[in-house]
Amino acid sequence: MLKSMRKRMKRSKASTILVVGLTATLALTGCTNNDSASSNNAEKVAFNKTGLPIVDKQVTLNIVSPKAALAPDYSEMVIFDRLQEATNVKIKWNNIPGDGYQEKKNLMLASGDLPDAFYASGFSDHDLVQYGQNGTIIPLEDLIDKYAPNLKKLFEQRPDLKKVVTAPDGHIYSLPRAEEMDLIGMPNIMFINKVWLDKLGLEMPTTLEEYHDVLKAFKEKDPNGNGKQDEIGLTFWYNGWCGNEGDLIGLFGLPDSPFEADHRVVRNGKVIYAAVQPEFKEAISYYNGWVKEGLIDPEVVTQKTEQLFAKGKTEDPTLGSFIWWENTEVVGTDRVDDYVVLPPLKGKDGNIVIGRSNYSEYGRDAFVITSANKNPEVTMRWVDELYEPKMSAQINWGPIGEIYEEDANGMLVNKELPEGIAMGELRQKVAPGGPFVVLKEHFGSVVDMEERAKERLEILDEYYKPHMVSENYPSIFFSPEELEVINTIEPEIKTFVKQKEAQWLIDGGIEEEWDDYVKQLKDMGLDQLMEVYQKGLDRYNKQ
Ligand SMILES: [Ca+2]
Repeated sequence: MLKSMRKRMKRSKASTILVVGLTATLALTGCTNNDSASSNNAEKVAFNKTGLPIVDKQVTLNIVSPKAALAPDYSEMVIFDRLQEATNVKIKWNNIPGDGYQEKKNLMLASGDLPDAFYASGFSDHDLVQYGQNGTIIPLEDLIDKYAPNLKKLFEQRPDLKKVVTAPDGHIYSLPRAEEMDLIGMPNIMFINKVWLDKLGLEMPTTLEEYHDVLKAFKEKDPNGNGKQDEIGLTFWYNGWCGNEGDLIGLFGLPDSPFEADHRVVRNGKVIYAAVQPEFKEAISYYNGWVKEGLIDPEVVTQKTEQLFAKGKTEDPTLGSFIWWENTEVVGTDRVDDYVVLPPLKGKDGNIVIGRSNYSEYGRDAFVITSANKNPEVTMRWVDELYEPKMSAQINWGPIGEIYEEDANGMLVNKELPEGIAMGELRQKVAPGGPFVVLKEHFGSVVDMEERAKERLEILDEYYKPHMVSENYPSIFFSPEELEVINTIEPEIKTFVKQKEAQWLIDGGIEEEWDDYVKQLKDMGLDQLMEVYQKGLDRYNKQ
């Protein structure tokens, strides 16, 4: 009822009846906050506790957010225009390109020159606890309880989602994001050039040795037919969040989790640091042999993703095989059919073992409200709109009209894309990401799954999931004391291991240096670090 009343009011020009109606509504909903008279909160505005718009008189919030390279300023995004129209809350965006974001965010926090909120905040767990406990950002649990019905419902549907954002001190300082698709647990799909296999009369490899022989033939037999030895056997994204070397190492018995030199894997509830295991040593030593033979791209350890993508799109095809989470991004729409999934290879012991990444589908840094915010209730109501399932889908993938249209049941279905447009690029331009939650059950009811996600899930179901290990290291919110240990010890270890793995892979020397390396890691505090991770995991498993 309130909603329709609001709509009517909004559409009409001023009239006595409406002014009376407005006053009555304000009184009914008790939306004039008690604090509004306080001189300390002179900017606090009246708002509606339920229904839309959130405020009758437009309010402006200053929000800082990182943005993707291809994205326009968020003030130009159609999804936010629509939100402003519905809520009457105007956002003054301060968009910071992703690369420089952390530095600028930290400067703002240090200077105390705070926006009302950080969107897609990029706050680390340490940031959340530190700035939550010193009052820079405010606890949100009461605001959620009173003003965030969409989010509250999601917390009821997924208690784990609430756990993810609950700090060790019991407060909620940040809001979640989630895309439950069961996709990013396995982001290392291997692709191979099927045209070259056919041209050279080769079978699809099934073992590491057969794969070696195929790559060697790719390298030596000029499958692109240009008379030059310009073919690249295998490339990937060293230590990347996707397309990394973890399952290549897994062919030696222990799939690694090398994203950002993480290397934490879990077996039977125990945390193992993969990069000091004998399987890791054997694998890196072995693949150094492939680099020497020219089968692995020696630029893997230095290349950025742009360079990797360019290798898939050279004028004459030069890429034999690559690891990524899908193939279009790497080889482009023209060549996508030339590259097929390389079914997981049998490892050294004849078994197929696929790792599970530590990348969680639940994030906890999607939105924080600062102490400078005079209207936290309005802000919570605004951000809660993003957690309405249909809106969440549009925040994550893109709005109706650009990415989606609604079918007869009101479900969001993908529009046909203009020719030559890659979905990944288009999404960067129209979908801000940030605070949203899309649950598994929303697929097929609220939103259709995008085609490339469906394809990836089919690939994972067919080839990968049957061989995936069951455990990974979950997203645990550590205590400040635990974080201190982690943040003191881990950065140095990561830098060291990232550099050594790269050096050994490209130049060799792992056999000679291994014992010293293991000793150095222990001197850096590796055992102490793993104890903290074990403690966190034990706590999580008991919850
Ligand atoms: Ca060639």
